[in-house]
Amino acid sequence: MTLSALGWNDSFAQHFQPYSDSDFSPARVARAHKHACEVFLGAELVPAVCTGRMLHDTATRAALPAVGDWVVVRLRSGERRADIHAVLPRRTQFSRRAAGPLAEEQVIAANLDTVLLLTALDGNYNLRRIERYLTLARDSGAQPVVVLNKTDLHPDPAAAEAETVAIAAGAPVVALSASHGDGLDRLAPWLTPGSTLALLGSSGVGKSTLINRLLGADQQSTTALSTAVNKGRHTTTRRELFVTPGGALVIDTPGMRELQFWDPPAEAVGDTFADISALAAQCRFHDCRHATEPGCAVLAALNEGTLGEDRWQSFLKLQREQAYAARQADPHLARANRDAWKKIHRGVRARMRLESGE
Ligand SMILES: Nc1nc2c(ncn2[C@@H]2O[C@H](COP(=O)(O)OP(=O)(O)OP(=O)(O)O)[C@@H](O)[C@H]2O)c(=O)[nH]1
Ligand SMILES: [Mg+2]
Ligand SMILES: [Zn+2]
Repeated sequence: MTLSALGWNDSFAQHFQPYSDSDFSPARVARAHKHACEVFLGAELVPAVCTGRMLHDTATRAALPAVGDWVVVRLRSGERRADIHAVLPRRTQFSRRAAGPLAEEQVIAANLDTVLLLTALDGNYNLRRIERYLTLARDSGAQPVVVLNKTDLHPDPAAAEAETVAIAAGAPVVALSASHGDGLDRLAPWLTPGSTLALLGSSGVGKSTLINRLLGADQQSTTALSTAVNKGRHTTTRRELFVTPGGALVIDTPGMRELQFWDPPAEAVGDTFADISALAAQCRFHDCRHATEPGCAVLAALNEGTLGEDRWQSFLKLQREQAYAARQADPHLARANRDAWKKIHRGVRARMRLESGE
């Protein structure tokens, strides 16, 4: 497989330049574990580990290789095993805030052209969730596409699609059935050779089913929803990149329980809610808080019903979250946060020692 078939381009080649005169090669990460990966070195999947030096020089978890990354590797002599010396700068990346108490970025996948935001047209279908996904995706640099899967379970998929288009602020919306194969051809514009797509969404929405369809083979396991709660069972447990017969690179991901913002710019919320941004620009006062001000175009639209109360509330919620995430991601604040936790842990340990009479 050529480098360009794996998504390589001139910009990566430029970043690779400093390494090109010794026995380094570029490779693309197909699977990433903590410090170990499997990388595509040409058509071959090779296990690879980060060098100690690289780990030492890496300040944050987000700078470690993620699926989709281009890395600089050197094969160990006489072994089909490689050492990773560097991660090339990412063209795009989809991040969220890592689960857990610390403000830490988790890179879900890197160097994406398209993110397919999957929702199923069953109990999972929720316009507010789609607004959240779109806001996260807008910060990734990749093109978001909303996929409404399981059209076979919905009485009027065309109506659902129209309703989603109305809140998607220009992002394409594609309704399809991964298991029946209906509507799959509508994804063709994004499945071009050498382009990279990641599939994201809750457990059970059909990400792996769609991947299998695109691969034309049952490579990924899928499981029926639990009948008790009609939720997915978290069948896929790792992120993994596959090559489709048509030459597109598709990444399957585990269903996400929570999708917290890492650090989207305020504009990401404004772009998702372009209708509200346009209204706000018409308010009489440029610093209108859309609360009680006279001449407020937002309040007028809410009164007339042209702006739905639930969409307005969704906007306010995501705007609050964005502001909170921005504060948390601030490097000084993040450090203060870490120090605070250290202190808490020290305090707990000291108390435990006291209690155990040490
Ligand atoms: N009726 C219907 N069922 C579907 C469709 N696509 C997927 N399913 C079913 O939904 C269930 C879950 O599908 P998966 O592909 O495992 O879902 P997933 O998103 O990969 O889930 P995780 O790996 O847990 O994140 C399986 O039983 C699939 O057969 C569809 O278009 N219609
Ligand atoms: Mg899956
Ligand atoms: Zn206003």
